[in-house]
Amino acid sequence: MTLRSQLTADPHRPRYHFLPPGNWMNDPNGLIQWKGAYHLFYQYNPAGPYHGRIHWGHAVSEDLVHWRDLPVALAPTPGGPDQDGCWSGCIVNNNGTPTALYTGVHPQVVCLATSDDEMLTWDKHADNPIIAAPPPGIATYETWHFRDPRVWRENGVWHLLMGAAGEEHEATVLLYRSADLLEWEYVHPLFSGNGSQREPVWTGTMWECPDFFALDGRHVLLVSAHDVVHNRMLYPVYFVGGHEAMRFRPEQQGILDYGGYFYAPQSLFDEYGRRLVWGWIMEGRTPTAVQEAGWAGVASLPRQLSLRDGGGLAIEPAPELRTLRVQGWRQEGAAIGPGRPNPLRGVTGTALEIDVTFEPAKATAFGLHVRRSPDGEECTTLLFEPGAGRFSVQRARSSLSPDVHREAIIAPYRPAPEEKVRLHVFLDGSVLELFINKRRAASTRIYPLRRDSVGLELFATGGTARAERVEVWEMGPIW
Ligand code: DQQ
Repeated sequence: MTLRSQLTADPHRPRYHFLPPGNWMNDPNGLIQWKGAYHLFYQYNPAGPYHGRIHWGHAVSEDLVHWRDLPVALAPTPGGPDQDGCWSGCIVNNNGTPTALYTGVHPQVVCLATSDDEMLTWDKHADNPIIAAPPPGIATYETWHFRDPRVWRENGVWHLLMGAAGEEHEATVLLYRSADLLEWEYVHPLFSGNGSQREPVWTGTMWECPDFFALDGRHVLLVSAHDVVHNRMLYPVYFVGGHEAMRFRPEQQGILDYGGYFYAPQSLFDEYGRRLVWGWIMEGRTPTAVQEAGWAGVASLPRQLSLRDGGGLAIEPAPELRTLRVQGWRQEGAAIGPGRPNPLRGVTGTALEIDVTFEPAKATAFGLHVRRSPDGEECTTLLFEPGAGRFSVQRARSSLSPDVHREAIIAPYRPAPEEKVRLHVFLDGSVLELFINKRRAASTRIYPLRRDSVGLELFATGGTARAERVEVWEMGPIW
């Protein structure tokens, strides 16, 4: 029996989100469409469900939703510049040769590897590391914060971005260029943050996993904001703007996912001209509980990015996910409120897609309960409070287990007076991904214990609400 099938009975394991057969995963890496197939590499520790000597795991998908495990792609080489780990990086197509540029540790350096067998095995370059240290005077906070190369080709030149922390605690993305992927010349920072900025969001003191691409006529810079002082991962931040001679000028900024569990996103430009992005969804329970489970970390669903009118980022689940729907339930027009029957009575599940469009409501609060036990002892609440301009996921009663996170997840959301609110939910074992009107995304984790915590309930308080349309689908497995 394979490790993957041994763990299948765990009710907290997702069924239609990618995750490794067992043990640990974090960042998605090296996303590339190669000869039509989507390849996902990821930060992987085969030794256990914790962040240790990191390898690159590998999986492939023909259709973006069903994945097949492939052998580990990169492992640390004893005595080599990646002996303590093959940390995050990317893969580019160099004239037909898949070429990985990744972070070797410690110290943090850039290593290169190539493959001549469709990316199954990799040869590390004899001259690794190809970038051995940050440029002088940069990225010197405490020790090393210089990682996660992201490479692309533009106007016949290779460009590379590194995430780094500046001396003054300002997060920065450093730009390099090269003719051959081996000799790199440092150019200047593509863009640096401001550690004292608090609005619209704090962008941290170090940026991990930078990504930079054109989207609908503008440029987008994605970074994962890190707090080097407290060694905390914060959240993924996006900037939309333009650049002059590779100096980026943001015009808009925001948080790519508000859940607090989605981090280190990386994107892929596919053959259909789409910008898709995956992130790492981390665990929300104690290290002991993770150790007992034997696995940690999940890849998010593929999300498609575009620009909204006004320049903000629109985020929606990739349409291919619809192929996983196996059984559906639908209702047009549902009255919701105190004293009214729950329109979703009898609709249950642990691997569901739920799509509800609420009409503008008189209620002061409305939303959806998921993973609810019949007596409400366990219940997770997805809550809109339009007056407060807030959407939240209330997890205080999500699980009877003492080992789980319970804080509420909060995203600012103030619908315009006549705006309908579409809540698009993907529930999958312990994983919850949410999209609101393509404008907000939030991913979080819940770990209900009761077998009968499978109910759904639409609710409204302080007045009534109405759902224009409610659809629920049972989702099939991706293995
Ligand atoms: N995870 C990797 C680093 C990256 C961080 C190490 C982000 O390369 O900066 O596993 O989660």
